[in-house]
Amino acid sequence: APTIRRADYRPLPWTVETVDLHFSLDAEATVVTNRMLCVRNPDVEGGPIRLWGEALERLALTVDGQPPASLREDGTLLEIDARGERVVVEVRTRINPRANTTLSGLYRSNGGFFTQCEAEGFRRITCFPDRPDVMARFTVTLEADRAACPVLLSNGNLVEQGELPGGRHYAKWEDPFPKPSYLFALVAARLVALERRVRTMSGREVLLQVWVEEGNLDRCAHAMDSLVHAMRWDEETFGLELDLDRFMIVAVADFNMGAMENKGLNIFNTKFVLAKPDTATDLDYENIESVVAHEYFHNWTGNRVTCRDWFQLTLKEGLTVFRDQQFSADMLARVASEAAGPEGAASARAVKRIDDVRVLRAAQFPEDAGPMAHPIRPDRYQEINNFYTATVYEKGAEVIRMLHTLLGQEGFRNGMDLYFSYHDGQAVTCDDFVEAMSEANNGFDLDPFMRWYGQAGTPRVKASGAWDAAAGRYTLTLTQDTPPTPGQALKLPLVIPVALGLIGPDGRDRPLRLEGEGQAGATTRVLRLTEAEQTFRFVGLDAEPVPSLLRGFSAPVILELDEDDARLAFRMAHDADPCNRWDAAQRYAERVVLALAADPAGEVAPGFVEAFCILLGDDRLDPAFRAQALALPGEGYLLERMSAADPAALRSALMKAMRTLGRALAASWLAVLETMAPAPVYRYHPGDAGRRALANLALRYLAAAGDERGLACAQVRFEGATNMSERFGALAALVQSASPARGTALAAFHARYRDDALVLDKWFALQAGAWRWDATAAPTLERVRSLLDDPAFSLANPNKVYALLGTFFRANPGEFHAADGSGHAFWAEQVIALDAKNPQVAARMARTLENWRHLTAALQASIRPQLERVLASEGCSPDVAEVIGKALE
Ligand code: BAL
Ligand code: ZN
Repeated sequence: APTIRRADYRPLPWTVETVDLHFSLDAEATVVTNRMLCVRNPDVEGGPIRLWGEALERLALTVDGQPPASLREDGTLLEIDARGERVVVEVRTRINPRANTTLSGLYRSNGGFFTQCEAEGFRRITCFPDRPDVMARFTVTLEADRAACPVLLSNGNLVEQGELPGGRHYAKWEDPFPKPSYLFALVAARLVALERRVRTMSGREVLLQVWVEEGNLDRCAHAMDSLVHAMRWDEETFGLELDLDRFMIVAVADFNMGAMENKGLNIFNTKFVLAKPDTATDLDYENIESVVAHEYFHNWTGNRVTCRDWFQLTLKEGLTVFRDQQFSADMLARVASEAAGPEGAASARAVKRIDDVRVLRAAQFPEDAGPMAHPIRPDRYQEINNFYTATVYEKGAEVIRMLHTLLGQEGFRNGMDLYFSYHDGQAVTCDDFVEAMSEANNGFDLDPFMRWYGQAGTPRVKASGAWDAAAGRYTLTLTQDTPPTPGQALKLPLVIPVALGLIGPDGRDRPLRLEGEGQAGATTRVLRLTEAEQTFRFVGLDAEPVPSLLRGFSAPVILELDEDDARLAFRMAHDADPCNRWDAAQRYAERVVLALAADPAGEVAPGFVEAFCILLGDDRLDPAFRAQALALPGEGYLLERMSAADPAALRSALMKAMRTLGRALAASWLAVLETMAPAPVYRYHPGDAGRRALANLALRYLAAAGDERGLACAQVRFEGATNMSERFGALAALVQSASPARGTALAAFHARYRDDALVLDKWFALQAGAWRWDATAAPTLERVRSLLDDPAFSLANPNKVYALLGTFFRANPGEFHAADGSGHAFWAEQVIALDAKNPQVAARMARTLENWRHLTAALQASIRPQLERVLASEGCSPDVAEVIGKALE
């Protein structure tokens, strides 16, 4: 596939002012009539009207009512020569929603019609200048069979509806706001809505609806509450108000992504809408809250101001992820402070930040270290769908967070206000955003900061300290270096905010005074590292301090710090910054586990067990925080930290570490289970969730260690649970053990939820992710293979694919990378099968092997032919070809 380059961006000679769409909906032959008022772009001299169309049958095309005088077609591009300044182009196309298994464009799900247009799905519905810089006003008329599709929805406001002959009916929708085609949506299905009317900050009454299938009406309340909270938060935090009379969320079971921010008509994967205590875990509740908020926040950051081209994707995604992270942290803090005061609030915020950092390290760091590494604003791509990445989203959010840190809360808000005042209704670039931030902050020089947008790779920051006892001076030297990434050999220094504290030998933070400053100030401050190497001298200290660097994870970098075990244990016990306290525990655990992987005969270092035990037994600490700090680092993250990574050795090491910590601390874990008894009634509440998380972790360690009391407790909790968090936590502990009860528990869980698609996803994932604690058990691959034939499994449903195959490939390296290569052959077989149906999902699965060169030579030898096999397969999609092509480069 050709490479598309950011540098080649040119505005189109013609854009569209208004578009009138008429859909005659039919499962196999939907007819779309599209009437566009095309206008010449005054900024471009000459050129044809450019439209894109894909997988369409074109029935008619006219320009001002006449057949076009001159027209060229090249693949998906259609060029029409036109005279004058304004012309009406009318295109009629026929499409087959039932045959559309890509879930991009118009498709069927459970008897209804749904759309997904971002990034380039609209061209699969009609011919259109399908680019985000074409913003048009849409009017949409839907016509369908009334019995099959009683609900007809599109963007904006409902202006007309009525009956038609032959059992059909219609609805007409008008969206008053110009928008790019990727934000178009329609839904025609049998659905019911939970409704709420609320007033916006200016006193307007608006209608909120959450549309679901009838049997799911009892699972919408949390999504609705989340929407109302998100609306309030955006009003209070950024002064941003809902701009429509109605705002709809629709849940659909077949969906490639998590959700989509179509103007006024958000379409969601059911996974991020439906929740009730019996079916959803605390994590599900948390995710629903953040995804509902994320899509809602896009209404301003994405829809009102959108992207000029897809290279600017992080303009809306990085910013909106940052906004949803802040929202979730504020929500958690608000609830926690009611129960536990300001300290509780601070801890809740830290736990949320740790969650975000875990995701970044698990998903984005490996991406930055592999063949798909790209800057948050890429310079080139072959298939845009491959660039909805952890880099664009999560690292993009970190870049916005650094701006927030550098400019402060008020400076950031002023920048946002100016950004909207300049660019509302426009399609803009990341430069426009950063320029508004700078201008609103007295011309704050952000030019050097822009390198974060252009440079790929995770910077390494090295720190070293020197103590001068006589002078009471501590000299900290920081260096930075970003390793080369594909296509980017040379890297320049970045602007890195390094939040720092200095801890005294008594475990307390010291006030910080840099040489030359009058008075000591705060105990945490942000240093600006802008050069390859910089030195900072702190004076007025009474004893040699222990530095605590990158507090709150102030920059998306890898911090290389030469700390011995004793120092890590000290920071685990005393660091005043909870993120760093957690990070110290993670670093120590990483060291211990990687040592075990290198020396299978070794033992878990006693110092670690002791430091771990102190955290475990510290009842003053928030249980949610303890659950974070006592969970071992993710397997994928650890694999990336090994050279010639050996998943089997790592798996054995992790098992040994878990068994040791389970066995040695059994009494403490059992005490945790006593104190963290199940609450009689489930509430989604950070306090309760933290207690459940810690109890579930206790069950995991005890079950791993084969502790009979722990296993019995898991069984009791599994059987008696009143909510999914506890039931699933106990089940996971049983499954991740050698207990013979694990099979019966899985069967009981299945029997209870056999008709519940979302809960069955958990059941699939748990089995695909199972380790072999019982050495006599069959390889997990055998179970995964047999689950492919389970009646509830379908390769056509992305959630099922992510649950079964995604979990096996991504979250179970110890089993996936079996030495006989069976996992790799299975991977190729499944990627090829998926690619024939849904290239976007296939490419996501293909990406699970992109970092294959980090593995041992033997594993690489097993993987290479499978990569080549997929690339050579007949009909390999551009999506998959880009991923594998880069992996093989
Ligand atoms: N725009 C695609 C889904 C999301 O990021 O909200
Ligand atoms: Zn988004």
